[in-house]
Amino acid sequence: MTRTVITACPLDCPDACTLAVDVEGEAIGGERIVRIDAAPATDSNPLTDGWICAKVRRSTRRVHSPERILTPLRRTGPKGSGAFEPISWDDALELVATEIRSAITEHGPAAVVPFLYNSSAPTFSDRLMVRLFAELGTSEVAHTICAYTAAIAWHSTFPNMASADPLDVAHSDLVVIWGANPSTSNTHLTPLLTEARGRGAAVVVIDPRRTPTAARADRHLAVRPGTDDVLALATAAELDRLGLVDRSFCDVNAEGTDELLAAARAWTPSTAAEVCGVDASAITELAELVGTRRPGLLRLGWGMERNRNGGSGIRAALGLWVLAGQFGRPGSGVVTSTSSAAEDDTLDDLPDAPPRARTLNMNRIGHDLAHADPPVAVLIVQGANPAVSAPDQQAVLAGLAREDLFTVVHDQVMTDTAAFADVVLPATTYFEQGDDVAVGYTSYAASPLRRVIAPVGESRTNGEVAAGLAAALGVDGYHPVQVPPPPLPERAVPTRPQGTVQFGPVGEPGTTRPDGGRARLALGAGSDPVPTHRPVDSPFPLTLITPASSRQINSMFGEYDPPPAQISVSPEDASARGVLDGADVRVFNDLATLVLPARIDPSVRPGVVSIPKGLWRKHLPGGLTANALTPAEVEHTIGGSVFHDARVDIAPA
Ligand SMILES: Nc1nc2c(c(=O)[nH]1)N[C@H]1C(S)=C(S)[C@@H](COP(=O)(O)OP(=O)(O)OC[C@H]3O[C@@H](n4cnc5c(=O)[nH]c(N)nc54)[C@H](O)[C@@H]3O)O[C@H]1N2
Ligand SMILES: Nc1nc2c(c(=O)[nH]1)N[C@H]1C(S)=C(S)[C@@H](COP(=O)(O)OP(=O)(O)OC[C@H]3O[C@@H](n4cnc5c(=O)[nH]c(N)nc54)[C@H](O)[C@@H]3O)O[C@H]1N2
Ligand code: SF4
Ligand SMILES: [Mo]
Repeated sequence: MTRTVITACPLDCPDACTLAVDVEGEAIGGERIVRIDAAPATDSNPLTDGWICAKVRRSTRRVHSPERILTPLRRTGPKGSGAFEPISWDDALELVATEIRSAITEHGPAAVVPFLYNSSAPTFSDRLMVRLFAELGTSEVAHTICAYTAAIAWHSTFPNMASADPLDVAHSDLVVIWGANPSTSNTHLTPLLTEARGRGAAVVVIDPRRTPTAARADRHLAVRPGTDDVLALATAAELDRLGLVDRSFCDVNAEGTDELLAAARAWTPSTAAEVCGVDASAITELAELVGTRRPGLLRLGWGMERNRNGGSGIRAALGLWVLAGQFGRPGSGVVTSTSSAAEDDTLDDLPDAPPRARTLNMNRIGHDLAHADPPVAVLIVQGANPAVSAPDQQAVLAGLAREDLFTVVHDQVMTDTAAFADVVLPATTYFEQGDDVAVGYTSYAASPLRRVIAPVGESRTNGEVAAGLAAALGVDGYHPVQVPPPPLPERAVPTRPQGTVQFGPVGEPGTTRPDGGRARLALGAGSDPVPTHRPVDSPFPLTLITPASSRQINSMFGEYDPPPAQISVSPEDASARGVLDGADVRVFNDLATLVLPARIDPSVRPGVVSIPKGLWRKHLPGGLTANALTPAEVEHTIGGSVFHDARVDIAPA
C-alpha cells in the first residue's frame, strides 16, 4: 500500500516547494519513501507550479542511505579518522553534559561554542537549541557566512522594508538579475523569466559567468567580481547624464540623492569599463534600460555579497534602482530575501538570560579554534558542515583536530565535520519530523511540514537533542517537542498579500516602505558614507569564485551526487598558461595548493576561475576543497564572507 503525505521542503533554497511524498511499507522500521515530487497546485506554494528540482526528487537516497548515522557514536580512533563505536543516547548526552560542565568550570561559559546554523532544517527546529545556549550564557556564533552583508546593506538602505514578491515578474517590462544564478539556485524563477521575455520584457544578467540564465537573457554584463559598485555608480552617472533620474520620486522617497550622484560622477562609462571589464557602451545601454523600461524589477542575489567590496556593490545597485524611481507598482522594486518578514523572536521569552559570553564570526572559526581566549573547549555543531563550508579550510581542519577540543556533531550522515567529532548524534531528516513549516527566503509562502515516516534508526530532531541535553545539564523547562510555532497552516499560505508593492501610495494595503518612509542612499552601515570601491592588491592574478551547483544544497547530498570536481577556466587564461581541457592543474595561493582537472569553459570571463561549492574532502586528492583557497577575511564595510573573492593562480600539474 502506498500512501502520500503532503509536506514541504525546508532546504536552504529560496523556493520552499510544497511536496507530495509517497511511502510504502509498515510503520515499524519498514517504511520507505519511494517517491518525492511536487504537491498538487491546490496544496502548493504557487511558486512550486507542479514541479520540483531533480536533487530533491533524488533525495530518497539521503533518507535511506548506507551513509545514514543510525545511533549515537563515540570516537575510538584519532580525530578525523572516522573510527567510532555506537553508544546509547543516555551515555552520549551524559558525556556531552559532563564536558560542557567541566569547560565552564575551567574556562567559563565562553569556552562552550554552539556552532548552530540549520539553514536546511525546518524553520522552528533550531529554537530550543539556541535558547538553551542563550540560557547558559555561552559564546554564540554569528551567522555571517551567508546573506549577512546583503541583509545589512539592505537594511541600511531600506530599514525594515520588505522584498518585492518574485511572482511580480509577471508584470515587469525589465528584469535585472544581479549576482544571482536562478537557473541553479532559485529554479522556479526561471520559467517566470522565460514568460516575461516571451511577452517582450528585457532581461539583463550581471554575472562574471555566462550562466544558463545569462545565456537566455537579452543582455549579459560579464562583470569582474567585486566591481559591481563601480558598474552601478557609472550607470547612475549615465542615468543622470541622460536626464533619466526620477527626481520627483527621489525628492519624496530618498535621502542622499545628491551625495550618491556626486560619487557616481567620479566614473564615466570608459573609466568604469576598464575596472569592470565590460564594454563602455553596455553601461550606457544599461542606464537607458533602467531609466526607460517600466516597471523594472531588480533580483539581487548573494553572489555579489561574497566579496570584499560586496556591501558597496549591493548599496550602489539599490541606489541605482532608487535613482531610476523603479518602485511603486507591481513588477517594479527589488526582490531579495523575503525572510525579514518572519523575524526570529526566539529569545524574547528569556528575560533572565545572562548576556552571551562573546560573539564569534562564523567566517573566523578556523582562527578562533586556534587562538580564541578563553579557548574553545567544547564545540557543538548542528546543521552545519564547517570542515568544508567555512573559509580557510586548513585552519578549520587543524582546529577540529585539536586533542584538547571536545566536538559534538548532530547530523544525518557522516560529514567531513562529523568525522572529527568526539560524539556524533544522529539527526532526523525533515521527512521524519512534523509540526513545523517551510518558509522560502525568496517567496512569500509558508507550507506546513509534516512527519512522513518514523525517525530512521535512533535519529532525533534538533528539538529533542536540545531537550535531552537540557535534562542532562539539569536545566528545566525543555520538552522533547518542537517549540510550537504560531498555529500551523493547513496548506501552503501566502505570507504577504499578493502584489506587494514597495513605496506604493502611503496607507494602501500591500504597500511596504522603509521606516521613516525614505531610502537612505548615503547613510549606509559600515565605514563608507557612500558606496566606495577599494581595489584589492594581490600577487595572484585570477579571482576564484565558488558558486552553487545544481546537484547539492551547499554540501548536502555530496555523499552520493557531487558535481564534477573540476575548475572552470576561460580559454584565454588556459592558453596563456598552457592549460589543456581535462588535464590536471595546480590551483594555488598563499593558503593552499589543490590539484584538479581543468575544464576550458568559455562561459567564465577571463580573469575568473570557478569551482563548485560544497564538495567533500573525498572528492579531491589531498582531502582539501575550494575552501582551502578562500581567505577568512571579511567584507570590508559589513563583515560577511568573501567566498567569491579568493585570489589564485593556476599552472599545469
Ligand atoms: N542547487 C542549489 N541551490 C542553492 C544552493 C546550492 O548549493 N545548490 N545554495 C543555496 C544557498 S545557501 C544560497 S545562499 C543561494 C545562493 O544563490 P545565489 O544568490 O545564486 O548565489 P551564488 O551561487 O553564490 O552566486 C550567484 C552568481 O553570482 C555570480 N557572482 C560571483 N561573484 C560575483 C560578483 O562579484 N558580482 C556579480 N554580479 N556576480 C557574482 C556567480 O558567478 C553566480 O553565478 O542558493 C541557494 N540555493
Ligand atoms: N567556497 C564557498 N563556500 C561556501 C559558500 C560559497 O558560495 N563558496 N556558500 C556559503 C553559504 S551560502 C552557506 S549558506 C554556507 C552553508 O554552510 P553549512 O550550513 O555548513 O551547509 P551544509 O554544508 O549544507 O551543512 C548543513 C548540514 O546540516 C545537516 N542538516 C540538514 N538538516 C538538518 C537538521 O534538521 N538537523 C541537523 N542536526 N542537521 C541537519 C546537513 O546534513 C548538512 O551536513 O556555506 C558557505 N560556504
Ligand atoms: S531544493 Fe528548492 S527547488 Fe528543490 S524542492 Fe527544495 S525548495 Fe524546491
Ligand atoms: Mo547560503
